[in-house]
Amino acid sequence: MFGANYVDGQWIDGSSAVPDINPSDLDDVVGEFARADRTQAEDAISAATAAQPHWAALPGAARAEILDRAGDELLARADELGDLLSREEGKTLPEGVGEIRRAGQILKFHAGEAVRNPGELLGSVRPGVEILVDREPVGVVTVITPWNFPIAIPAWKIAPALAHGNAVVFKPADLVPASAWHLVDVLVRAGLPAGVLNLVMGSGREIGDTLTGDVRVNAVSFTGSTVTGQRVRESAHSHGARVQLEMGGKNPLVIADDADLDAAVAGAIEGSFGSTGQRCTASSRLIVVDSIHDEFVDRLAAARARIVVGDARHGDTTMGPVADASQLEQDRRYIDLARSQGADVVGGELLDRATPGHYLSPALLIGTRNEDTVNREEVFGPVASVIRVADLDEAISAANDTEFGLTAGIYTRSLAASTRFRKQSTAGMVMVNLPTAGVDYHVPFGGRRASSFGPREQGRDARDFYTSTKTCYVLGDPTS
Ligand code: TXE
Repeated sequence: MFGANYVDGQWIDGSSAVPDINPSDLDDVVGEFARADRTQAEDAISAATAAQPHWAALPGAARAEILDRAGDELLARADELGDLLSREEGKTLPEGVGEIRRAGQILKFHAGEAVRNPGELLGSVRPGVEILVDREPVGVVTVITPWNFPIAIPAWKIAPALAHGNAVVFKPADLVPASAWHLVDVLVRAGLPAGVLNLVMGSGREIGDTLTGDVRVNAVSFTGSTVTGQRVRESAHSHGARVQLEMGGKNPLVIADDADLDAAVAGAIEGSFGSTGQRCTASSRLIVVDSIHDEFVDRLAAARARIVVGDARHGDTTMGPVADASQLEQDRRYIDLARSQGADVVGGELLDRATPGHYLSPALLIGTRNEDTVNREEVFGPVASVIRVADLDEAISAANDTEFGLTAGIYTRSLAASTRFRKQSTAGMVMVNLPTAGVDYHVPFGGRRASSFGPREQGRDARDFYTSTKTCYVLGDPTS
């Protein structure tokens, strides 16, 4: 397929085009996708600026209908688009289909929000005066997304932006344009007016500063690396735009001495190696209490050995390839570094399969310390560290000893231990007897410290970023 950019209601070629390569088979070209240059990025911002007031003036019900129709189409085409997503990103077919379904559910949830957007009516300190707190759109929103969730992350930013009457300029990650292209295609055919949603594919280095630094952009929602996030923040803040950043994680999963070990092993495997470990919510630090450490590690290593790494779309595959060559290199660099700092590495080898791809066996790094580099920095691959601690107190303090704070989990049968963990955790999301990854679309998502900046994403809280309040004081009838 060829995927064009979409600006002001027109599909347009880019200044150049790039191939989208299947990480399970590097000889398989998924398609060619347009690359936007700065002029096209500026045109997209102009189109969004012109279209936004009309879009905001529509009744919420009209915006809801479009989002709901697009959500229906994604749900109906989940198998087909899930196959495409697995092909371009490398997550397994069930994960790919699940992500399309999730995107459909997100669009439908925010369709509801478009008609529910509530104001507040309050009394005043002055007799007869009523106060209306209304929520209005922010204006033009730039959405910049990473490659690891090629449709769900765009959906959870674009849907609330549109629901609340904003116009969007969307730049997906260069690595996974096909899923993003289809999301835009589905939304456009569902009835979006020209200019309300614009797609500019291409390199963040080339057009990122234009998309974040243009004074007509009122808000920027970004998910990606910490370094790029800081740059986006500076660029947007330089002209007063509001910014929402979702960045990395170094998420702890504590295994307490009274944990159900079968459940804990299953949770650690899913949390660490699901989506090939390429999730900001991945369980990358397994913090295990001494008394059950050896038994847990034995069982974990056995479960790791049962993971079938292969072509993302093959039926028996339980873990797909790494997304691209530079991510693979990063994973291997951290594995080597952990080994040199004393870790006992199980797995982490390159694998040959029938087709050339970025195949890496899932890696367990046993005997690490929380201060090791691999436990301070996000690897973003199928690499999980095991950290031995004396007791629950030490586990909680190790869990919180990180510059990140996205999600944290504990496996325990004790209500007291889980309650203590839940209250003392310094992460934005806490899981009890569940992996650190795996979140719902109707509740707030986000972390603390270096993981996130700005208001929460998803659920009802999404409106805090995509709306601006207006407080109106009204003296209607002085006698009432
Ligand atoms: O991220 P980038 P990349 C981490 C992970 C990964 C590393 C690099 O460790 O290995 O980051 O991945 C756009 N102005 N995470 O290169 O660069 C870019 O085009 C504006 C963790 O994909 O942050 C893409 O659309 N935008 C993270 C998006 O930013 C710019 C998820 C993210 O790219 C830009 C992703 C600029 N100057 C990566 N430069 C997580 N934890 O979820 C690039 N972009």
